[in-house]
Amino acid sequence: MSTQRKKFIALVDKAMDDGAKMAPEDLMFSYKGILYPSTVCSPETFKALESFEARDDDVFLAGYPKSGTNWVGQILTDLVTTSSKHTENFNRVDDEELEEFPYLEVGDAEKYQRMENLPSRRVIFTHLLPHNLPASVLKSEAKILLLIRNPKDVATSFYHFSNGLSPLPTYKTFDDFFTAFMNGEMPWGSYFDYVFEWNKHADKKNVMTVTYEELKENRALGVKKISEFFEFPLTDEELQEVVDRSSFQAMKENSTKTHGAMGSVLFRKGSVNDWKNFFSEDHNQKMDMTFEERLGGTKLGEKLNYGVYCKA
Ligand code: PPS
Repeated sequence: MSTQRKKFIALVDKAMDDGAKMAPEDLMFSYKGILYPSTVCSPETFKALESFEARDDDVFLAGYPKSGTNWVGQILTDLVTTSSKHTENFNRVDDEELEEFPYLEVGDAEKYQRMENLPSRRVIFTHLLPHNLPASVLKSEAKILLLIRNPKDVATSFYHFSNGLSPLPTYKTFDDFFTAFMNGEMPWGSYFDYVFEWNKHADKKNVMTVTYEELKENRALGVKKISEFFEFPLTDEELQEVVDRSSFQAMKENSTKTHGAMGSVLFRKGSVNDWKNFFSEDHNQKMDMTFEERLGGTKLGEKLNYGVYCKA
């Protein structure tokens, strides 16, 4: 197991222990009008985050929670690690002192100072809305992979994750969860706000959008496109290895090593359309209407292919 995963697992395990001891009303805190889990985020870290300096060669992955961030994050990290074998940075990749929790907004307030010592190219994940990112990210020429997933499967995945993980609120019924989801009362905020706000950046040349569904459809093609976008110098054989290592099966089997106890909750189904087992006619109607109102006619709304993936 790489040192990065040890730190990752230690942070997640601690969050699970802390969450189990906390009163439900303390699990979340609000920062600039958005809810975040108190076990892994803090106002101090958000304040310190403002000083974060992006580099032009940083590799960013932006995605609303439950969109497949860990999946695409593994693909990106694997691509960077594999391409570093072609450069002199290779020996630095596994240096314990240089590892950080990959989500930008998660961790202690000192992490941004430590991140200055990370070698290029840094791989950084985030669930933040674009205007809540430190200013340097969008000012830089760093490339951003924007990951989106259809809202019905996101909601279904979020429901199970919330109920399966102690740091997140528990819901008695899917209906209770659905109401909170539609009101944007979720950690990291509203799905609809997220896609709407990122839509403003979707045309930029340093932003590439990928959908969970297109990756499910053809992972090899998706990995190739991502690699080309970031200009990673991988051979066809190396690309194929990245594809093989990122199957749901492979990641689920490896999840105790990569994600500790959280693995069994996170790698749940990894499928498209599981929402059909949870959405009532009323839920469908409400979400179809909100999607049309908030995202109808937008570039990302079109890219989500709602008619194919979300119509009952
Ligand atoms: S998190 O906790 O918000 O960062 O969750 P995130 O990683 O964004 O999303 C979790 C969902 O992604 C699915 N997943 C995968 N799908 C397909 N292939 C692979 N390799 C893969 N890895 C993770 C995971 O199963 C969650 O979706 P659901 O629908 O709950 O299964």
